[in-house]
Parts: sequence; structure tokens; C-alpha cells
Amino acid sequence: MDLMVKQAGFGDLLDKVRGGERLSAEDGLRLYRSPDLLVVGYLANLVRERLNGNKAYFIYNQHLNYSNICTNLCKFCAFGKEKGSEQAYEMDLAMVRAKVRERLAEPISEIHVVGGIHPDLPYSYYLDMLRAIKEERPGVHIQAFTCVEIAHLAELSGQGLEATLKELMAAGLGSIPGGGAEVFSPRIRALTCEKKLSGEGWLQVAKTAHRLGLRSNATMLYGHIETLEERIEHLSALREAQDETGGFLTFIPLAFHPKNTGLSDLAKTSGIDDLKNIAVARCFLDNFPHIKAYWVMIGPKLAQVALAFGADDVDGTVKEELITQMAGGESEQAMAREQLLRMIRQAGREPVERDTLYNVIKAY
Ligand code: V47
Repeated sequence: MDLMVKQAGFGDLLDKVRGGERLSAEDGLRLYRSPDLLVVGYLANLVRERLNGNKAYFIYNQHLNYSNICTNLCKFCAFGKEKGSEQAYEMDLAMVRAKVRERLAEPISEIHVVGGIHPDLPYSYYLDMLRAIKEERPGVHIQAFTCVEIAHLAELSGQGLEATLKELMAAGLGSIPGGGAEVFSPRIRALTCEKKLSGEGWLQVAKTAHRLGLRSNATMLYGHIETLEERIEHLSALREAQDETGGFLTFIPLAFHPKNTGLSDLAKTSGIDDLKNIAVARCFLDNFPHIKAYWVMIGPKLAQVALAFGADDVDGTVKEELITQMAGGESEQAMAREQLLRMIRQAGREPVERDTLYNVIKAY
């Protein structure tokens, strides 16, 4: 394989990857542009196995999307709806409690909570929601509110970012999911999500959270109108932020789903691009401990293959995730623990059930 990598013109990157040397933006672009998927995957697998050995992580989690009402209405999103629209919904706290209670018999270790930027839910709703979830399920880790929602909550509270984060933590916030990052490029944001928090704003929230001891994830929404250069700029900004704080746990490339969005004329992502985004991210983000192949968006079969292309995590049991479903996602809505175990074992990896912070719950 080393010979194949050299013949493909990537001998220098093989040396860099083997030597643990950081890739430049130009190196990252070369990987994106290469038609040789196996070479890119091989390099990513070297990094993956150095960092995570043969392990493949999953989590027993629950998704809870408390409301789809949103003032941002991003072009790429089929989930967000205007207040008053027929498809708009919001859960009151009794409904949130019922959603948690309904699955108390299952060994769920994390509840992932995200929603739209709601025009009039008060700040107290968010604090009360965290407290209510903790009351129903005291041991659970709540991974909630994208950096975009957190910035909105800081505005609502009027107390600034730090004080707001501290209050959310006191109410039960355990960590922050990676959504809302999209592509940081101001060009992309102007064309697809002009009302959304800027890329700089997103990074500011993440770094502030890290400094307070919260861990968070990061995503990139790819496969719409972004260029390869813009992808690399996005990854570079994340790598730089991680150098500063070390607070990111996982990077998750999110495959754009066009159905029912304002960009529905675009094609779905290809399997090649899905794997490449995982592999390039694994090579480039040398300071991120984990890369996740989110099976809900790329399908369980490709997520399984991704375990040989840089990914060491497949997310989890999920269930009731509406963001992908509304945009035409075709994956099943939930995977049982047994299915996750089988999928990982068939890939020749060792399944490890983890909690949100990657503490081992059970190694199989
Ligand atoms: O913020 C919106 C993206 C995100 C579409 O942190 C779309 O572990 C594809 O961030 N096609 C939410 N993607 C999902 C997310 C996530 C998922 C799983 C795990 C984690 C984690 C984070 O989905 C949004 C947005 O960036 N999104 N619309 C769409 N049509």
C-alpha cells in the first residue's frame, strides 16, 4: 500500500502522517482533489489507528428536538419552520418530561437536545427544560443547544455568554453538540443562512464554553455550494480553536440532504464525497480525538465502511431525530444496540459503548 501511495504522488504526506506532522491547507486540498479514495483513506486510517487503535465507539442516546420554530430559516434546512406555519411545533415542559419518561426503561446515557431559534420562548423555558430532564432522569448527561442556540440564550438572558453558560451548567447542561457550524465562510453564510450567528460567533461560543470546562463537538455541513477551499478554511479554523482550548471532542461531517430545503435542486452527496470528508478530516484535524460517521445522515452501511476511512465513532441509537428526516433522510429512525454491535464487528473493529465524554461504559 505504501508503494501505491507513493505512486499516486502522496509519498510526502505519508511521511508527514507517519511522523505525526501537521498537514498544511495545501496538503488538505490535495487530498480533497485526489481521485484516489483508497490512498486518502489509507492515510486517514493510519491516523485513526494511532489515536484510537481498533476501537469503534457508540453511545446509547436519545434525541429530543423541542421545537422546529425558527427565525433563521436557513436555505439548507428543512426542519426550521416559521411560527404559525402548519408544520410548526413546540413541546411544553410536560411534553418534554413525557418524552424522557417514555424511555426510562432503556439504558440511555445521553439526551441530545436541539431546536430552532424560537422567537418568543423565554430564557426560563430552557433552564426549566434542563432541570425537568434531570428530574425525570437524574443520571443522564444532557448534550444540548448548538452554539447558535447558546448565543441566542445569552441574548435572552442579557447576562453575557459566560454567566449564561454557567447558569445553564447549573441547571444540568453537560456538553454542547456540534451543530450550527455549517461552513464558516462568510460567503456561504450570506448565501444560505444570512440571519445565523457568524462563524466567528460560533467559535467564540465554543471557546468560551471550553474555558468553563464544557466539552463540545464540531460539525461541517458539506455537499451544497461550498468550495473545497472553504471546507479547508473551516477545518483550519476548528484546528486553530482546538489548539487554543483543547475542548472539542468529536468532529462530525454532515452530508447535505436537499429534499424540502431551499436548495432542493442540488444533488445528494456521493458515497465518495462522504468518505472523503471523513478521511480528510481525520488527516487534517490532528488535534481532534474523534471523528464521527453519523449513520443517520450517511446510512449505516457507509458509516460501517467509514470505520476504515478515519472514523472511530458511529454516534448511537438516536431515534426521533427530525432534522435529517425532514430533509429526506432515508435511514431508519433508530438502531438497537445489537445492530450497532453487529455493524462494528462486521467492520473488524472492537465495539466500545461510551458515555458522552468517551468514558467506557462497556467494551465488547
Ligand atoms: O445544525 C440542517 C445540519 C445540524 C440539514 O454533536 C443538515 O454529536 C444535512 O449537528 N442536511 C444538526 N444536515 C445535527 C448535528 C449533529 C448530529 C448528530 C450528532 C451531533 C453531535 C451533531 O444538521 C444542523 C445543521 O448543520 N443540517 N439541515 C440538511 N438538510
